[in-house]
Amino acid sequence: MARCLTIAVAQTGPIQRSATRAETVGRLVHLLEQSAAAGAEITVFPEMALTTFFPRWRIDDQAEIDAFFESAMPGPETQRLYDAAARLKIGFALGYCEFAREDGRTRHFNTMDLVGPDGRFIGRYRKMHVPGSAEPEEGTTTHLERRYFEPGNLGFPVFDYRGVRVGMAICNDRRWPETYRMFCLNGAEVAVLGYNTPLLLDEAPALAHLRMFHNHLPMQAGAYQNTLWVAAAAKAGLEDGQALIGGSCIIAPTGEIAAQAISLGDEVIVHRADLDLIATCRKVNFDFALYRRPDQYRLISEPVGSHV
Ligand code: ING
Repeated sequence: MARCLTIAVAQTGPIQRSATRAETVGRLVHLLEQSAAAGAEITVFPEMALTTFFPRWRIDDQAEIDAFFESAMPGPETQRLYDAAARLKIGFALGYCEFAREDGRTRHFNTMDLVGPDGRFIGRYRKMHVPGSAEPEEGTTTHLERRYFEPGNLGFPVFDYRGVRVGMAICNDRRWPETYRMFCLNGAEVAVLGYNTPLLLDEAPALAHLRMFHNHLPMQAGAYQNTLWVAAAAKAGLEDGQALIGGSCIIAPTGEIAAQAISLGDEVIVHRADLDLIATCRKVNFDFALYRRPDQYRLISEPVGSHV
């Protein structure tokens, strides 16, 4: 019998700033129930799945900013989701804004937690590639993640989820080949990720027709070149006036899209991922231990050089 993990990707429609946490968590619980009913063993939720994607605004009032962050996971408002996981015996990966108390200060991370089918915490990832700027820039779609978040400091960990090795990534991370390579070298079989991607960018209107291509291209390449399953959940639709792309998908280690969302709303897609396909793809071309030339790739891990 093939070794499999039945994966659900739970895309969400927009989560408006006016939505309460209780409303939003209610939607996530419903998506978790749909995933479990479809026989899934894990559900992947988007980046910042509890709130609107607030880095689209410059906000100066710290209390307003803090309202988007979670100081405990689970907290009083998210406990319901963890209880649902335990009741339905299905784990999940959830993106949210994390307040961390570290080094005697409060730190802000764009975070994803992996929770087991018993509703208990398994592991945490903090977004490495934090895009945008700290101040609004003329002629550029406002994207102030670097104002509100520090880059992640937990590496690219891979966790054991019911005997399957799972890594997590967040949005812009999916565009970088290093993300997938780190998962691969850490022994991952499945990479789960969440994203919020604006449909329109003021800085490159001529690339507008390529937004979905540039969503799927790096994830399909990452899956293929690193023999991984990739499961990616979008926050989609018109959120507080900004259009976010959907296109949530589950990608095989062959690079093929095995399942894809067809809406811009709350939607669950499911695929029974054959983990033995990883070994097949490795046999065809990617015997990493045999063919890779890490001694020739040293520039990749050196500090940013003179050519870039
Ligand atoms: N979003 C974007 C992405 O890579 C982005 C990053 C959007 C950068 C717009 C600049 C402008 O899809 C997130 N959430 O990383």
